[in-house]
Amino acid sequence: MTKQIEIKVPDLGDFSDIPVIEILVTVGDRVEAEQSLLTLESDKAMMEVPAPVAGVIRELRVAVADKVSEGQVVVLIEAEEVAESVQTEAHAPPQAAVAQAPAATESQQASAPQRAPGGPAARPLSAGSRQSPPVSMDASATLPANIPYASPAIRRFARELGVDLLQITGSNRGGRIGRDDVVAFVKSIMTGAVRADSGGLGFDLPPPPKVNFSRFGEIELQPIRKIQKVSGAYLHRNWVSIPHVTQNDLADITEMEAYRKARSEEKGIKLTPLVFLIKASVAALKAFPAFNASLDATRENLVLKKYFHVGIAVDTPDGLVVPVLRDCDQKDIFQLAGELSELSQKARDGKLKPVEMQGGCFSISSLGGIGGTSFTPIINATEVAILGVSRSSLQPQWDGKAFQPRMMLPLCLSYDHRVIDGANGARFTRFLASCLEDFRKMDL
Ligand code: CAO
Repeated sequence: MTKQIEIKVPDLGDFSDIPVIEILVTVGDRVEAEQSLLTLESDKAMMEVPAPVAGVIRELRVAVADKVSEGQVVVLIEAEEVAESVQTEAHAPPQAAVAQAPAATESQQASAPQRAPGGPAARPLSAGSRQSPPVSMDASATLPANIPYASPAIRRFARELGVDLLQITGSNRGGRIGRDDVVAFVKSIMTGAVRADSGGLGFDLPPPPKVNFSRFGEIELQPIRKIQKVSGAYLHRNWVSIPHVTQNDLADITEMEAYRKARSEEKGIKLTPLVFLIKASVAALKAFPAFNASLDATRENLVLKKYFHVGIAVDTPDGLVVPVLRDCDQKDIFQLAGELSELSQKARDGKLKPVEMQGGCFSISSLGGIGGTSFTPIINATEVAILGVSRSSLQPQWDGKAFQPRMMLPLCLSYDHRVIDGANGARFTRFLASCLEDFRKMDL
């Protein structure tokens, strides 16, 4: 005997107008009892509405993005072999999609109750017990950390391919894992872009936990800006692929500061300490050619550069960019100041051309205008070193007889330890500091 059954939205606790985010069946599909028909998603939880019986989908009364409330008919199923006890108002309990452990087997899935985290178990509707009372679903139940966010259909698909969903980051709304994510993950394994079990980092590490922060308080989603996305990927690669060491030193710039101010006034052109740092870097790169170098593709040779192009990290409203000042050995501090101001303005206006960010030999990241005493700058591959600069401050320095107030500038040099050893890292930094201390060593 067959019978048409109306599938209604079950008890959603205090919630109404919950959006339908996914319809997992189409008209004419044959479904098994317990198979998910559609997915609802509140601000805080995702639920699936399962078929209470096996049968054929005769009508879909909702579409993706529709909002539904308790009691609304969403699907009509022509049920197979329905026991008389099955009511036409089939209040099947919804399932929390996150409730299934990723390792659950097919048979476990078919028979085990689905439990919302911290919530009630949804009882399977077997032939003899189809008239189970409606089980209320706490739509405010939240996702626990570490449990992949995916529908049973996607879980089944992943299981068939032997994919561990914990290794995938979902690209769908709210971080939900879709079929495309599983396919992309398998492709990346096949092409060697990602190692299985590596968490995508090339290391045998578990992926970071997925946390539903709204469990702990109010949150707001802010999309990552485009430049941040692009530079973030490069920074991440550089951080994990280059063995960094950061050497810290202090340069006494008391005399340099007096000179800087005097020259600025004399010419009526603003000079910041940065142009002196560029000049000191050029002098140090000339004295230590291994710092003005890159590893070649074989990693067996150093490519030594005979030119001196210095990249300057510029903070813009859209994120970090690094325009390159060319031939800094051939320009004086006023020319460098003019070019720096022009390039940093272009950077802030988003008008830098790609070529203006290419060809750097060495980079400087100056946070001196902001503050701080030290930080670890990340090397800009394929360069082998970067100079970080923090804010100068007056500090007492012992001159052999008494403490004297001196203007001290903190320097933080990160270098690639595959190319540069610690002793040379310290020598380079000290040499650079000594140029700032005795600015006659620099070709200003
Ligand atoms: N110690 C003390 N004061 C310093 C200083 C230092 N190390 N460096 C700069 N200053 C002073 C300047 O003299 C200037 O003083 P006045 O306002 O009295 O004239 C003020 O700080 C502001 O300088 P500035 O930042 O405008 O100019 P700059 O030449 O030092 O730097 C630029 C230019 C483009 C590098 C800078 O504006 C910038 O964007 N810095 C951020 C770089 C960054 O984000 N790095 C992090 C990369 S990793 O995420």
